[in-house]
Amino acid sequence: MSVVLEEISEALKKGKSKTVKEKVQQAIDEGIPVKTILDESLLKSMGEIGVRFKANEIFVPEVLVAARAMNAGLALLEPLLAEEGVEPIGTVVIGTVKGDLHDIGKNLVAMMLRGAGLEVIDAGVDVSTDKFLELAEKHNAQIICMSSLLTTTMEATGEIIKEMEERGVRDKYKIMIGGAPVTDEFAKKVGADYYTPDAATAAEVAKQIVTA
Ligand code: B1M
Repeated sequence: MSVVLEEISEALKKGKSKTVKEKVQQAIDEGIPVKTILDESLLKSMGEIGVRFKANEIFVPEVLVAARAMNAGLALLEPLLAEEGVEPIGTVVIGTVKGDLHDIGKNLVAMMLRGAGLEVIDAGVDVSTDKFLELAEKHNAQIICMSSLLTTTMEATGEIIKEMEERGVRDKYKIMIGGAPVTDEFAKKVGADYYTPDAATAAEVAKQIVTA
């Protein structure tokens, strides 16, 4: 593998945003195809970060700095990717449910989803049913991801699903839910399609859904 791609991977895993940015620019200037830079350095090393995070070998701060470094690299590649027509593998709308302002976990999930090659429409926090559905429709999403950190807001996931049923749009989207108080049992109770306990697993499952 090209030296600069190795350097990008190593810098990303150490969370060195400035180095990632410089080396990605160097790789572009050297004429390395954008998709190669993406697949063989940024996505590859972010995948390794996800695996290590899941295995409890690294923790939230390391993942956040690595994700920030990845975003710094992606920012340079995104306009070129659009030009080259490299399509994302699918589209996800993500948000924290109504009444809930916690966004650190949701942001981590969003970053991992991007790292897995999905286009992520981030609806933010305190997201209403109308906003989730409006964005999903507008961006032709396959998946709606809901995050909830409070026992008082987790019920909102079920309310959104019920509302989707009433509007006749439930089957248009796969629903993934998560967040500290959410469990598999709870997800089944409210009729969500998938519960995932962490960001890395959420990205794996989302990838499986859109590539199935
Ligand atoms: Co709040 N808070 N908080 N808080 N807060 C908790 C959640 C709490 C457990 C603290 C406690 O009492 N021990 C408690 C909830 C109790 C409960 O409901 N049982 C609590 C409370 C009570 C509150 C307030 C009500 C406090 C008050 O005002 N009286 C208030 C509510 C505000 C509101 O939302 N309306 C509040 C406010 C806040 C801050 C604003 C100060 C701040 C949020 C800042 C921010 O997010 N920008 C905050 C914080 C930081 C926390 C704690 C300390 C940390 C949460 C966090 O970011 N964890 C939290 C205690 C704790 O969890 N130890 C707490 C790190 C993050 C990476 O983990 O979000 O779990 P997490 O995400 C994980 C997984 O859950 C999963 O992946 C992530 C990474 O792997 N995941 C998904 C998350 N979403 C997913 C979606 C998926 C799949 C996986 O698919 C779609």
